[in-house]
Amino acid sequence: DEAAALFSVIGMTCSACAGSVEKAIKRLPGIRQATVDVLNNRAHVIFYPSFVTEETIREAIEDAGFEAALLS
Ligand code: 9UX
Repeated sequence: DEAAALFSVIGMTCSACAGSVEKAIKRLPGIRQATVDVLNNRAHVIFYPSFVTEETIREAIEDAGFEAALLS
């Protein structure tokens, strides 16, 4: 079954930043959908918990160069 997670993403200053965050998330296994909102510093992710965890997604955002925290 799928799950949803909302992250705050700090450090995105343009839409290309949002694009690289989205790409970094979608590169992971088990991602159904990733939507990045640069204006509100949020990333909304729908994923399959048997393949990927919130923490792995958070780390992928951090590895892309942004500060990420799980909100819900
Ligand atoms: Mo453009 Mo966004 O270099 O940091 S990708 S500002």
